[in-house]
Amino acid sequence: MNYFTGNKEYFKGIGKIEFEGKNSDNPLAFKFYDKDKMIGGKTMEEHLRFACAYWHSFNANGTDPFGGPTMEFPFTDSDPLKDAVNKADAAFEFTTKMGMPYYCFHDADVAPHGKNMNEYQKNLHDMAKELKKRQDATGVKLLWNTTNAFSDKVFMNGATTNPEFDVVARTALQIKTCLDVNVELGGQNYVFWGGREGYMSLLNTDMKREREHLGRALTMARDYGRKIGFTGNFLIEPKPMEPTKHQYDYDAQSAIAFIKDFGLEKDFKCNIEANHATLAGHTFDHDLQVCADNGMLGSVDANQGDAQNGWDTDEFPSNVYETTKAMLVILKNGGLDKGGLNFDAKRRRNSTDNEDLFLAHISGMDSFALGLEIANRIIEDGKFDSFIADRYSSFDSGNGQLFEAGKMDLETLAALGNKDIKLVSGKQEYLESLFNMYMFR
Ligand code: XUL
Ligand code: CO
Repeated sequence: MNYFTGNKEYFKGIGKIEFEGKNSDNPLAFKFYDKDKMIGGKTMEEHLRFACAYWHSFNANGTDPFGGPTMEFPFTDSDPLKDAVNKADAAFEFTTKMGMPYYCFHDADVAPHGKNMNEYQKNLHDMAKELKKRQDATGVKLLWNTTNAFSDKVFMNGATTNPEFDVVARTALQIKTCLDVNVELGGQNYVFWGGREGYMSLLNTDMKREREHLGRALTMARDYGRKIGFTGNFLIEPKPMEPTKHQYDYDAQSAIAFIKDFGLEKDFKCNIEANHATLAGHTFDHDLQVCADNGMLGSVDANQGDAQNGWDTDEFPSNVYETTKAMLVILKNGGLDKGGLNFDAKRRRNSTDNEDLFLAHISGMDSFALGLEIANRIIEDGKFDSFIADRYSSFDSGNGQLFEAGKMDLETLAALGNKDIKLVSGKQEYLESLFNMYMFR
């Protein structure tokens, strides 16, 4: 089988990554991700729905605020359109060799912007045709695409929340083009991450008006998307800050409040990124659970942060405690439906070998496969679930049940409060050691 769609193989010497099992010493093999293995009635592949993030894997070249590029890509060309086509070949070769069923991209990742907005639209539509050919040839599908309305200098004061109407209209033209492309490519979701949709100082900002403009623009995008036949989920990806100081969709809870404030709950869900949740002072599984509890778990940007760094380090997930806790929420949610696990993660700036891109994804996929297996065992055994059910059992009958059902007023409740209280342990340390049993036994 040919894993590359162009004339040229870019990642020479690396073939399809296969499952070899946990005793394998081959760095270029899966130890835990066995795509056809059945777990609770579905294959690993169906549960995990992995996606490759175009921007980190094929665009980010190691540049950081202190230094220039470190990575040499095998596909670059001085002609921007040729470069984009080569990159598409490399992206589909890589995604296919990794056995990832999906990919995700921003407009700016796949097509050169061009000199003006006419060129922007032409380039993006032309590249969409190229991507479609490669989707058809490989079977790799589009999990989501999105608009980059944060890198270009015109977005320095915001995109749809910009105080200048002309910038709001420019953003709309990009969003409209990206939605057209999504439908052409059969995208399962469409993402809004409000990178510059926030502010730095109230001294120059009408926050109420900006938030209303964001709601207005997303409503228009929803209406247009549905009109042209987009049947997937619209997703808001919360993040508390970076690049703005205060981003409007701070975390899962505030994104859901935003969605409900603007009456978008039938069409919108959340795309939860691990490192964004931790930047907001939460854990990854906390933000996933907030979404699950609200029927709003759309998709996941699978990465991890650094416990000591207060910024978005976008590391590949390797912490199996975190992947297990995430998979517990996802499994109990009944899965991710149209969503998936998108590796919004980049190899470190000094991981400069082309094979490092493979090794990074192998590590991430194996970490989630392990998390899936352990979470499934935990759920099948039911020990944590029965502990939690028991912990709330005083609400299952009698007065507790009347309280939950809204059949009690405050005076009645207060009259029951004049009693000695028996302390009931929360048993956290016991549960943590039980969790370790599942991790290591
Ligand atoms: C930025 C981030 C984005 C979104 C898509 O922190 O996560 O890459 O996922 O715009
Ligand atoms: Co992300």
